Amino acid sequence: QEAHAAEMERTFIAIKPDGVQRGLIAEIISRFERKGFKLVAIKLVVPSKEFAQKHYHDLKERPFFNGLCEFLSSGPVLAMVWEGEGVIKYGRKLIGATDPQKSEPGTIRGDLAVVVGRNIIHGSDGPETAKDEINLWFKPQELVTYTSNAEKWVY
Ligand code: RTP
Repeated sequence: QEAHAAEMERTFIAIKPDGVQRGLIAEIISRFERKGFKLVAIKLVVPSKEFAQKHYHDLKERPFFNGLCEFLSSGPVLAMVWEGEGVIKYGRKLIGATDPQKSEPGTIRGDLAVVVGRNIIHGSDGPETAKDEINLWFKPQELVTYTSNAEKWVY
């Protein structure tokens, strides 16, 4: 009742090429949807390597940076923005630990992935990165403002 759509927290979630190729789109979207989060933007894109480097700029000193960017740009990525109270932090919880060997069962990576280099999904790790990543992947007019039927029962 308190929460209004305009003030709601948003996060950037992407299904990486391995998740798309493995046919896990519906499975992953379903987990966010059933939780009560609201989808406000979605598109399937093949990012260029330069774009992938922008997305992962924080990791450019890491040894796996080049391989990671090659991988992200190797095929279609499902880019999304999800909205809801606490969605940034809880979205990371739904996703699970970076390394699927350490992700709990019940999480997306715990249930659906095996190795860190093919961990099928990305989620923003904080409010600042969420804002930056949403701006990098989406134009403002691609973010859809609407009242979902569910939300008056979720909140
Ligand atoms: P993401 O950004 O994709 O949600 O993942 P994360 O925050 O859980 O993990 P981060 O440390 O930011 O790493 C980003 C992505 O890099 C790949 N990675 N590979 N040792 C490795 O080979 C290694 N470590 C990380 C993973 O795909 C990770 O999601």
